[in-house]
Amino acid sequence: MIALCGGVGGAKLAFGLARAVAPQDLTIVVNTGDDFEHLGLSVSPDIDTVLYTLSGLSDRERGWGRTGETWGFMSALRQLGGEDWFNLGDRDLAMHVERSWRLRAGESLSQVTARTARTLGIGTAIVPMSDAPVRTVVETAQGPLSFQRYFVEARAEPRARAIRFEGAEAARPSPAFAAALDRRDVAAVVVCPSNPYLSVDPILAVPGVRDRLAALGAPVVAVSPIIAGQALKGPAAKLMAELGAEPGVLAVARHYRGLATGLVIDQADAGDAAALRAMGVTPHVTGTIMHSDEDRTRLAQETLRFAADLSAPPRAVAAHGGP
Ligand code: FO1
Repeated sequence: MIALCGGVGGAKLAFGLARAVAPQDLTIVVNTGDDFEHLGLSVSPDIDTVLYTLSGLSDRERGWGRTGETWGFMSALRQLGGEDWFNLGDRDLAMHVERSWRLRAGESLSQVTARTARTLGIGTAIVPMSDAPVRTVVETAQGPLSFQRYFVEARAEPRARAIRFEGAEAARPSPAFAAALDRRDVAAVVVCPSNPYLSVDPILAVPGVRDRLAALGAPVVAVSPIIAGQALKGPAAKLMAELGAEPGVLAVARHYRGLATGLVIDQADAGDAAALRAMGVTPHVTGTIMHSDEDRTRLAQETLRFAADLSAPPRAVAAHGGP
């Protein structure tokens, strides 16, 4: 199983998948387009969100960063007149320091991430989409903004005109992602409920990834991050509108056309099921909001069953209704 994952919403489903699937059968591929260098440190927000979520260290309210966080570093930085638009908690800071010196010493992002996952007791493979730097840039009405400047500093307020992934053309899938793409026994590809434009597209922009996912011959199912025209968190719906699509599950299905043949949608969007079928996308309607760990596991299990049904040959229909 291969899961494509961004930050907060994606990490919740990744947590459920890690509970539902044996570690050797799951590779969680994480967006690194949000990564950046800040205050001399290498910050990988989506990788950290997945690491913290799967190890039980995440702050469930914020969705990013660690639980029980303190902010002494930030207040001291502010006192010194330092850049304080991006919040690095005291505990979270250890992650960035540890990653930064290891990268500088020559380890790859894959190696650093695998080591940290092991140390935090995570058995499932969490792998960056690529070890080469890919940087998401949002073209806005105010000019180009690097991802975190757009998302955090400008609160995703500037109107987006286009999104590009600098470095993607020269990037290659990370070794563990490439190995997963080479397996012949991948049961399904799950596109987690992450922002399609900002979190999943960077993964798909790595050359060869789209074709190799399709060549697996496995069902590809996406879980919609949009419920009743709104994103639970983040600017997905606003971006959709700005980029010319009417926010909703139909736009999600259209976005993943040629990739996903199944879409898990919330009960609130059951009314769009027929239109999805007419587009050639099989819908699965269920509750998609994940409050508890049980919600995450249940949605993961349902998504996997749905994928298995999609790949199964159609059941023979009895010619005469009963036995
Ligand atoms: N998001 C914010 O809205 N404000 C922040 O100050 C912030 C700091 C931060 C630090 C470390 C980290 O791993 C994530 C952080 N995030 C912050 C979240 C991050 O910008 C986004 O969640 C992702 O990049 C989008 O998936």
